[in-house]
Amino acid sequence: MTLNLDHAYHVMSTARHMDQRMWRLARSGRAHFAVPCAGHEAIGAGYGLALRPGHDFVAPHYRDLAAMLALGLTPRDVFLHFFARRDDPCAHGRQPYAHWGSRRHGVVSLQGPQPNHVTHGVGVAWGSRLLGTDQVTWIAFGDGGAQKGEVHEAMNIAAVHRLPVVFCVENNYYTQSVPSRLESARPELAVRAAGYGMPGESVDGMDVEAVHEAAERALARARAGAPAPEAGCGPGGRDRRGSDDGGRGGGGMGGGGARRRSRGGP
Ligand SMILES: Cc1ncc(C[n+]2csc(CCOP(=O)(O)OP(=O)(O)O)c2C)c(N)n1
Ligand SMILES: [Mg+2]
Repeated sequence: MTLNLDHAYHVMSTARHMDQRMWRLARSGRAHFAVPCAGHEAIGAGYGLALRPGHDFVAPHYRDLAAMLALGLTPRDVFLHFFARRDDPCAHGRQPYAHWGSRRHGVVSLQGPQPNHVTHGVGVAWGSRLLGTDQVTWIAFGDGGAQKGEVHEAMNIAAVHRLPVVFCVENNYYTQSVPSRLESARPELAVRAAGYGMPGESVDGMDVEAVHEAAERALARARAGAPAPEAGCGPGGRDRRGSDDGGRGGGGMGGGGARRRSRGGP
């Protein structure tokens, strides 16, 4: 669907204005925690306006204020969350700001440890698969988070089961004060997708139209089922079971083939 540029601009500029206000409030001691979204507005608006609000799921990056606005959270909702008020729709005042969450808007709850929500998002997508819905889960995280082993596990299992999920790395080339050259030998992280048998592309995250178009392509692919990964070369006829599989057959890495070839099996 064509992006309504007026609407996208409204979402992005609202996010930027709110962001500046929140920063000043936190710096003047009137709020306890601010998480700038400056520079991430086009990513948030681009993907948020590509999702079907309240139908698809999103496990967002904490800098995705623009995406939350695009999905339907109001500035009032966001400030209730920012000030940790009872009517905060994200966490009822029990989480710091930018720990997004909303059942109504399909937003998976964020935790402090980063980026735990990546695996949680894959679990949500697994749920959609079990229920047979056409919902897609969008999972966004930072370039620093992308270096965590948990992300590898999440992407691997999502690819194996061809889950309806999109992984979006919001690469600002820093993990707090650590530059990305000290986090990854290759700056362009999208190339990693090939290692999982998934399509991947790099997009200019400051270009809302480019992000929106790429998001629509990725969402269409996710709904259709991601391509299966290339078949790997296994260890031939060796016994691939673990000791815990003994006597029960069929389990572990080897599945049925390992059972037939095993030495200690039934
Ligand atoms: C497991 C864990 N380690 C450290 C932190 C502290 N921490 C919060 S944000 C952050 C930087 C993450 O960088 P990146 O993923 O690139 O996101 P960005 O802030 O650059 O958007 C760190 C280290 C954390 N929240 N969780
Ligand atoms: Mg970063």
